[in-house]
Amino acid sequence: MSSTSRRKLIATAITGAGGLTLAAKLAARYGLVPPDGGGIYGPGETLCYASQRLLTRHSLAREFTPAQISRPPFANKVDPLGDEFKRLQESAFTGWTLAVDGMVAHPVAFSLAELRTFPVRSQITHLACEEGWSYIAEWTGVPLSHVLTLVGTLPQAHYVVYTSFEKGAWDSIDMADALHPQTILAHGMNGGELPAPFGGPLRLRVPRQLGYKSLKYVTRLTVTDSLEHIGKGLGSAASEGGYAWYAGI
Ligand SMILES: Nc1nc2c(c(=O)[nH]1)N[C@H]1C(S)=C(S)[C@@H](COP(=O)(O)O)O[C@H]1N2
Ligand SMILES: [Mo]
Repeated sequence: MSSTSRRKLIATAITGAGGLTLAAKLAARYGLVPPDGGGIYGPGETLCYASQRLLTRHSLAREFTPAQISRPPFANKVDPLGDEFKRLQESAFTGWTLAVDGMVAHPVAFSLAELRTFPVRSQITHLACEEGWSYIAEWTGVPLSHVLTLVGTLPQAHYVVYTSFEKGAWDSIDMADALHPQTILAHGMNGGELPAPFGGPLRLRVPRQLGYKSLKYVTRLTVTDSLEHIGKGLGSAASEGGYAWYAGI
């Protein structure tokens, strides 16, 4: 039996027992249903997300010592980013911008130079791919919370959607992760600029979740109260491909 069908069976069995369904109803009452909380895996996704939010909302991802940094780090391959990216790269990304829009008081587009003048946080954390490999590196960047404070997120904000220069790549996190002190817009890695294979010039590092939430080549942040009308309403390109929207670790 494939692991998918095994998972399906377990999900169905438990749901049949009523426990997960009841938990999902409770989560709905507290606004803790993830965007992929429908369908066969929905109750399981909801239970996972809601319980982590209730129990570990403020806990920190483990940080490591400089001696524990992986050498060399392992970069996952991405499809070639095309001529426009090459041109930006050749001009040291002077034309690169990060647009911030949606439910914010002051929508803006920051240049990379501006972002580099903002307060930075450096942290040595673990990036784990759902496929089983991982590495430790030091990431340096602007806390996402700083950028969100600058633009003034409106009170009804519930999620931050982030979009990549890479066509079709986008994801989202809730405000708990968006405002988490370790969630940073990274522009540096291991003491230098963030190399392109690792998502340079700008990558969102979300160390409380699996590697796939750490989107490379981030060009846009959109603050929203709902993910329903974005894409298929599942919160990310990864969830549309069958991955869990919430990948907390
Ligand atoms: N734009 C973009 N971001 C991405 C990916 C991608 O293919 N494109 N892959 C994700 C996945 S699945 C993982 S595990 C990590 C890998 O990070 P690394 O390349 O630094 O090892 O990046 C994530 N961010
Ligand atoms: Mo991954």
